[in-house]
Amino acid sequence: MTLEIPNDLAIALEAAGQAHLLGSWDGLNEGSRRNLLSALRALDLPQIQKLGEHLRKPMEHEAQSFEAPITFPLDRTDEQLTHAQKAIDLGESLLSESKVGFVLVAGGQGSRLGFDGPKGMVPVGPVSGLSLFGWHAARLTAAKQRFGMRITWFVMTSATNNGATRAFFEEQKFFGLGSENVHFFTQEMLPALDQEGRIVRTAPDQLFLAPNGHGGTLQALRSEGMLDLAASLGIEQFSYFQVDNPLVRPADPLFIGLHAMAGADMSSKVVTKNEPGEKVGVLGLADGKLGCIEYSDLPESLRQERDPDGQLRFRAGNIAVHMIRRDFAEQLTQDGQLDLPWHLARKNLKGIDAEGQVAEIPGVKFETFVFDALGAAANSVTLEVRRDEEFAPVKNAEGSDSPASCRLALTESFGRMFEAAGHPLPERNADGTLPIEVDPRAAENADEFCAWIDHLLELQRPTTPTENGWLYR
Ligand code: UD2
Repeated sequence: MTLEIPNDLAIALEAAGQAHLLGSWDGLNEGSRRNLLSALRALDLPQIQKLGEHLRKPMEHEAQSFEAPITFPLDRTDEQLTHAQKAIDLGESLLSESKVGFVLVAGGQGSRLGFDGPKGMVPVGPVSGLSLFGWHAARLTAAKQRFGMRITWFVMTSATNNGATRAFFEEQKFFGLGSENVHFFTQEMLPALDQEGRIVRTAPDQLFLAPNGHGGTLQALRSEGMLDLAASLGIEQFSYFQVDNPLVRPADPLFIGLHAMAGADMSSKVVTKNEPGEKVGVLGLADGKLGCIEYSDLPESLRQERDPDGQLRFRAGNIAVHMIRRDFAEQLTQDGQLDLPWHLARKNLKGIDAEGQVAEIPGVKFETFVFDALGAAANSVTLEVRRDEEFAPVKNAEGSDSPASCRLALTESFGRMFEAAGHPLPERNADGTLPIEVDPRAAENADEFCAWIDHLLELQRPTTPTENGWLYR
């Protein structure tokens, strides 16, 4: 018996303005018909209709007023130093009681990088060639060693990279963290629309689907059972970070402690913007609401404005590192109520036209962003951190924010550890990197490195020389 279009589905598609999706039906074989039917059945047509309405709406209302956030600065008064010490003590105890769970978002497509596979597989260890995933795992293992804590790692993927990500973790034996402590969850995919609100197809039986943005993390934590799992494990706080930055410190007692002491719902780390023209979003209040203000949304005069001490007023560059209270995530997502604004990415999409021919279709992808949840937070801490110690993302294939610039930033941070320990720096490689790598399990900062090196010398244990340089682990 040949497969036919179910009547109810045809009516629903027609009513939603998506009847074109059935246009190639007659020419499809059984297998393709089955594929198409399952893709169509999975569609949330009322939601797609809402997305279509967004396309027709006039531009979002522009904010009228902007305020810089109050930050916990790097340059601290005596009072702030005392507060920071108390925060570190609290952060350490929350970590040692395993009340912090780690959420890595790795569902993006990494299209700018052009790497064939999940971005987390990109090798960035300057000597070891350790991958981004491996790097994060090493930092979590370091936290396990330091705080005697149980590591619970929630890794968000999407349909675009879930299989490959899981296979990589299997192949790497879960980096020694134990498969029972790593919990994959997948975010939702959304169809891209053309300018008339019709779903774009990549083949007669395939829809153009894209991950729904990192704002989808919150809903996915709920729908994939991660919030319940976290509650059952006694996890009270989530440490949230992106896959692209190997300098991130997911288990930072200061950040965790400041956030918890303030009773904050969601908190952020920021770095000082390099110069007014640097194209990063800044944390700030737009019309009184905390969030990340896109570079292009901040009026030029405010981009240039300086505080009396000469620093940019809007300088709190977002590095996408957050602490999120578990019950805040629960509150935001109860009864499927999460309501984050849609961000529209307009681009030419490779799809098929009405005749089934491959074409560049002017289209729109829809995403929500996690930092828009800051606006719903009753309390929030914004902690300023050192860019050279905590932010070296991999976004582009070459130039700034590339694997090469990331490796350089990593070796610079190891160089600072060497200098603090009174070690001479070795000669640089031709690309400017130092032929050294310090594994996070050995040391993550200068103090730890000094202590570790002394211990190493006592043990008379040599470091590991490799073809590419010296590996300290
Ligand atoms: C993001 C921030 C930017 C700044 C920067 C810091 C946005 C819009 N901008 O820029 O303000 O903080 O990061 O590095 O976020 N991801 C998912 N699912 C998705 C989309 C993204 O998991 O559907 C993950 C992705 O795997 C990556 C992270 O989110 O880990 C960042 O995504 P991006 O590369 O699209 O963000 P980017 O670099 O434009």
